[in-house]
Amino acid sequence: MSDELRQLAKAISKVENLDFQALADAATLPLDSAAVHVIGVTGPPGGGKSTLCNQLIKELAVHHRVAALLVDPSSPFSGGAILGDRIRMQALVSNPNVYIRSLSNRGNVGGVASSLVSILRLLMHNGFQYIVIETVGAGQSEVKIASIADTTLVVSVPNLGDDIQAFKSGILEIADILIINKADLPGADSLYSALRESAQNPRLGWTPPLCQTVATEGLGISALLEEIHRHGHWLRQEGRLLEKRKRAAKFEVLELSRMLLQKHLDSVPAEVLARNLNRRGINLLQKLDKIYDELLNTFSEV
Ligand SMILES: Nc1nc2c(ncn2[C@@H]2O[C@H](COP(=O)(O)OP(=O)(O)OP(=O)(O)O)[C@@H](O)[C@H]2O)c(=O)[nH]1
Ligand SMILES: [Mg+2]
Repeated sequence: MSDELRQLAKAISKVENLDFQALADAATLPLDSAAVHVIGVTGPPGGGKSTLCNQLIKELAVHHRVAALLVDPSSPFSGGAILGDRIRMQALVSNPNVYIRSLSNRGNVGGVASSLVSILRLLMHNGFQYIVIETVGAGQSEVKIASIADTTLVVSVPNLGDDIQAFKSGILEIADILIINKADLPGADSLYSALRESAQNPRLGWTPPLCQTVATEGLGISALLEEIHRHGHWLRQEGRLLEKRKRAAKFEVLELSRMLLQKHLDSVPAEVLARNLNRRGINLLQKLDKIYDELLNTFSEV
């Protein structure tokens, strides 16, 4: 590992541990580079997200520097891969154009989300042109990834059963590109019919395309990459990318505030908190409101 990467890894660790100075240092780094494309990948556990990311990164890393962030991975990067795949992935890890980093919620008061944007700033500063973030699509995290990424890929797989309706309604607003992975499995066709209609809904001028992939075989990857680039191109027009980054910065402020509040709340027993809320509810809420108001005055100075 180069000195530069070692420094980066150290800075990321500090930010991940919510070191105030490291967070503040990271916050001074720009987030608005149009030369960087932040790609979020979410979907159900075991949907093939890591396998898919591997394929994407392999292609992107031919000409660019690529960073991959694995948020709270339930399995190591492509841990489920068959032996042949694993050997190829090993090649990816040792590729000088690729930097892979796992981020875990464990032992982190604010959760991964509170430091994720700071980490993006560090990666952008280090000259990565593509940043791929993998996160398991379990409720809230999907919504979070969409607040951070420029392009959100939502992976679906055949035979999700009754979950498909819930899945459909949850992902519609956040998917910039819908992917049916494991398209080699039975049920892929009916999933395609189920999602096609949703995918064709234009949203703020962008119609999410529906891609089919077999990540283990590398099938459909180049078509998917084309769609990713097409979305990136679309974002770079009319200031849309900047809007996305502003939203990410706002998310950063929100998450850091939430994390600090959580840290302080955690120092008081729940029973005491509950009793005080019960007795002095209105006073507490008014006080909170006043504190936030003061905070906001500082944050919104122009
Ligand atoms: N048949 C088939 N299997 C696949 C495909 N893509 C991935 N898999 C397999 O699905 C399993 C899970 O793949 P992963 O890439 O680890 O899935 P993931 O979504 O990253 O899983 P988590 O991070 O644990 O949520 C592995 O055994 C893969 O080999 C595919 O297109 N077709
Ligand atoms: Mg994975």
